[in-house]
Amino acid sequence: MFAKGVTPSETQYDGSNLRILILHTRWNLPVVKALVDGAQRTLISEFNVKAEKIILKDVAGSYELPFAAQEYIKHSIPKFDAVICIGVLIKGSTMHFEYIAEATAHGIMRVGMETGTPCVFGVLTCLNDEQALERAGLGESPAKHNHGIDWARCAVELGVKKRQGWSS
Ligand code: RBF
Repeated sequence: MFAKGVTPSETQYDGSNLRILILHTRWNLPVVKALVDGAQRTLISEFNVKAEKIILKDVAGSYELPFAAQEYIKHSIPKFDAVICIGVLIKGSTMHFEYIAEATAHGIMRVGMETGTPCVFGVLTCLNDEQALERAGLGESPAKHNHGIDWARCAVELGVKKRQGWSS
């Protein structure tokens, strides 16, 4: 067994000036809530992001995440330094899972590339409920880990690097 998720950077990023959007789904909300909570707590406790600069918005399902992220980025004043898109897809017996997962992953990537605002892919794509619970830090498994923590680390790192103009 090894520590799951992203190891914190050796650089201690200061998130105290960052404005971050957490955009989450209402599909599979109990699991999504745990992931949002993990991300939010990490932003505040590990990076000093101010609570009032964490904006929470929701959409119905994961498929809506890219479009809504793009619109919030476009219309928000002041701008967001990073967006964390959070959803939970659980495989059913039809092809829906595959189509939604593919579209959502590509869509979130595209929004980041086209807007220049880092968009973190915080979407779990699970084969069953147990996998989803484990990856949200819930359930019984000793290997459980809340990936919201990792997504917060990604968002702060990218947001700070963006503010620095990606200069080395
Ligand atoms: N959205 C999710 O975020 N997670 C899911 O597991 C999920 N499963 C779906 C399964 C089916 C059969 C359908 C029709 C939709 C599902 N959605 C899910 C909703 C989807 O992301 C989107 O909200 C709707 O397709 C409307 O655009």
